[in-house]
Amino acid sequence: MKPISLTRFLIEEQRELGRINSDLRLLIEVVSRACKAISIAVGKGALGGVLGSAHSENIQGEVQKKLDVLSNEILLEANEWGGHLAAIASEEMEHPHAIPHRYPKGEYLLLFDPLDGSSNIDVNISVGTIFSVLRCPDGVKEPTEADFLQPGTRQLAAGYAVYGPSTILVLTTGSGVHSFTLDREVGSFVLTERNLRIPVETQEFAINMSNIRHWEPPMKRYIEELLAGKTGPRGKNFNMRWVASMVADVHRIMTRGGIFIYPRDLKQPLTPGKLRLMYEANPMAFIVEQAGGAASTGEQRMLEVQPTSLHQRVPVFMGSKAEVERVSAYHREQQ
Ligand code: P6P
Repeated sequence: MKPISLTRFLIEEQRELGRINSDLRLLIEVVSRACKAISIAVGKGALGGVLGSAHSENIQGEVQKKLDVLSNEILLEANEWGGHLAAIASEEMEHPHAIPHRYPKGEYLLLFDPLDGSSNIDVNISVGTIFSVLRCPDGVKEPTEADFLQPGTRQLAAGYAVYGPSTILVLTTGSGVHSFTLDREVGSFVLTERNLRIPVETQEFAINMSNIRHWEPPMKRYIEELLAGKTGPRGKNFNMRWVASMVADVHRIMTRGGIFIYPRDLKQPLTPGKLRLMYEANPMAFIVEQAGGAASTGEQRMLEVQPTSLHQRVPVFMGSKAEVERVSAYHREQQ
């Protein structure tokens, strides 16, 4: 079968489904081109002079890697001239980035984590880019942080690129999830799988077990049952994976099922979790739900959380539906 490029796929989505218009198609294509550039920079490793610390801190108080800063710049520069965006928000920037007055503005808000899992860069483990698209509220010419604070159900598109042995772009515009592999010789993303589906049941979980002493009782109960295996209450054995790169862990789950968990832990009782709602949990939740999975904070559906701040953190449970529903039920029982 003749390979279908991302461009052709999006044009056909626009023509046949009418779910996307030319501006949203342009947005997705521009973001995919930026992910190509990031993939090249990541792939150079030590030869690109981009490993190690940038000797600066981001809004999260995290030391930025050179590639964090570079990836953020690549995405900003790729997107600000196109006329499709009203503003941009990034994990790496405290406030939304306004579109310079010399460029036209569009109707979309773009949010991204430009390089998630960047602590893995220096040890050559897969990292990724996560992005989310919202509509700018009508009549708003200069979007502020408040205009971004929309629940995940309002997302028009979401995707991630995982920079692994191959670079794969996984995308939803609300009609299923599709994956595209970067053909490095041609320099374009080619459709490699339509309608990814996450198995409802699984025997694989992803969590950082070193935090077990900080977990709340329902979390401990759920994991201890998995560890008890065949002779325990679950009656089957479970396997564990933890890449410590959300994009890599979630991509494995998109490919073969599983549950990804980053719970609230009492290590930092004042923060509800480690992962950020707007540009990590929500885009991934949209993708996971579109593939038949589920995504929850343990108390409510992730996509229904009403955001209160751009960089807020949430507990994250996402993946195979039966497991997310079970662990969420344990949390609700404790309330
Ligand atoms: P820990 C990477 O820093 C990240 O934000 C996610 O990509 C990943 O799932 C998580 O943090 C890893 O956290 O505490 O296991 O290092």
